[in-house]
Amino acid sequence: MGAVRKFGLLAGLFVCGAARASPILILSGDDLTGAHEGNNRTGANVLVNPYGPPIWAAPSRGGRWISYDLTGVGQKSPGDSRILDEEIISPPTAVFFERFFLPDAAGSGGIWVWADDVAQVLLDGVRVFPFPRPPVRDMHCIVGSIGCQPGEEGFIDLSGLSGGEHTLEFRVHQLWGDTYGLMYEGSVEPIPEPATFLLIATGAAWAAARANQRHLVRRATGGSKTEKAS
Ligand SMILES: [Ca+2]
Ligand SMILES: [Ca+2]
Repeated sequence: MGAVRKFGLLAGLFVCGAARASPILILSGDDLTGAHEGNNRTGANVLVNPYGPPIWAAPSRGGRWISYDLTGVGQKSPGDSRILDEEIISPPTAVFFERFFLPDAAGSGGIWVWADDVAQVLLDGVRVFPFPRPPVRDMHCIVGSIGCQPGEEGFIDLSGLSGGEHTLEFRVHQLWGDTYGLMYEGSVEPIPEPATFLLIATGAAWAAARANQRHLVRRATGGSKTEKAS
């Protein structure tokens, strides 16, 4: 492969690499100070003693089971929300929030959410995942999503989200006693603005042109040496 082609390929890889910004992780339980993650009951979240599958889903992307208080296995059990005519009529047992900042619009990403016993999710004040209706109990938590078992997760698609600060809100109800908690995990991958991309591309093109120039000079110099040797 010629030096110029090689450099062109490297420049291309550089542009592609730079256009893929590092993902922003959105994980329950990675901030127990109340700074970017918390709840309306006690402020900062706490980690709870979790059930293992198939009762509670196990994290696979770094999330942790959290609550406003120690409401996990063998811990406190909050009172139940009321259901009337297939609707949950009590305020949520607790409302959890997660704030995150995107330097640029999100190209792709999303989060997976589980809750004991049920949750709905709002993004910037707009409901993006409703309660299942009617709320029906199975062996563990609610039937369907968003529940606590493996396969009962809700997926919140965050691709195309604009740059800036965003807030996820999780309204979680205790419905049928025992444990209570929430887990979410995922990430978003911002894409640099076109202006940033153009700057990177211009830099790479300039570097490729310089390499081409050096290559031509080397070829010219090499050629005169060959002539001298003969
Ligand atoms: Ca269930
Ligand atoms: Ca429960």
